[in-house]
Amino acid sequence: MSKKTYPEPASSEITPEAFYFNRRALLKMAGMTGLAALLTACGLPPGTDTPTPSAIPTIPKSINPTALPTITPTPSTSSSSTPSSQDELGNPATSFHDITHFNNYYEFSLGKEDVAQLTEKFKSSPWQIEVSGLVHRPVTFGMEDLLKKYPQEERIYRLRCVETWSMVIPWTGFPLAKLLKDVEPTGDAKYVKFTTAQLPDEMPGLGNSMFPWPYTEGLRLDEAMHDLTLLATGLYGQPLPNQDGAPIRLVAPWKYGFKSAKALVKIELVAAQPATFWNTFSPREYDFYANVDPNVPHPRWSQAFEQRIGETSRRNTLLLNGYASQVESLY
Ligand SMILES: Nc1nc2c(c(=O)[nH]1)N[C@H]1C(S)=C(S)[C@@H](COP(=O)(O)O)O[C@H]1N2
Ligand SMILES: [Mo]
Repeated sequence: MSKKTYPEPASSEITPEAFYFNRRALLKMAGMTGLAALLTACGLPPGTDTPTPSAIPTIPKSINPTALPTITPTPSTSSSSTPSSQDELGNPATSFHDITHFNNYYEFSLGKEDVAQLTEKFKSSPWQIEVSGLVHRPVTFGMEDLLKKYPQEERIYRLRCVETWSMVIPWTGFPLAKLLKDVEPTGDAKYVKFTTAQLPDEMPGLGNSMFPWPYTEGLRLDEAMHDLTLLATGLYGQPLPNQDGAPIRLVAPWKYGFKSAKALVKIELVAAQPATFWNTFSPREYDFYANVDPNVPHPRWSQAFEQRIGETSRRNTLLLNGYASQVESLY
């Protein structure tokens, strides 16, 4: 299996790395918790090195199709009266219910369908976000000021998790590039590091000391400056639900979902490729770049297909999650 390599803007260490699933999340998805005792924390049972069909997650076709909410777009974030309902490829948006009841958010749970409830009491306001590091004009925003300064637009993006499920999400937000231009990165800035909230009183998952909290992520500066890269502050015309990363999260739609860090508190311009949560947790498992590629299999299963939440049959995974024409020049 060939592994793509990426050009480095700075002279720092890139090790070709391979993904593999988080076994616990996978088992929870598959409802196979009885097998959990057989497994090590994040690997296959000893002696197993290829995926078995039973290890491929079973993904709910629709979490609860009868519980669709009434969507009320907020006038301040949407000029049209209703959010658009499909992406540029004609894919219908995943239901609000599914987007808010099938979540990855390890600060709260290794599960997916319990995140909505566990995040109910999370306090996403008041909130501050610091933009600092190798910049001429560092700034710390309160959320209200940030929302006032940067007009919110709707972007309907596909989200592809490394675990092989996907959604179509109508975000509201603004391009990260606008914010980055305003803080004026210095010539030494080559990467952007994202740090997310670490609030032990509100986030029960932080008690799991095998993870390198806080959850951090990173992008190369040109990736961060790309117009597709969004700071999302809402979805379906509403403020971002807690379980989806309130009050502000990153969205880089051509990359696997783990790059899209939730509940951002700091955006830092840095010189070298930053350490990130998943890449630190297991360098073999989680690539820094994490660009969606059907031709680069996960070490133990194919990435050629995906299960769109709410649909019955599998879809082909698209190169760079269908955004190749827009981002392939970066690589
Ligand atoms: N802070 C934080 N951000 C996170 C995660 C997380 O556990 N913590 N999970 C990531 C993963 S693996 C995915 S697939 C997406 C899921 O976003 P969603 O729950 O809004 O669909 O969030 C990403 N951002
Ligand atoms: Mo993910």
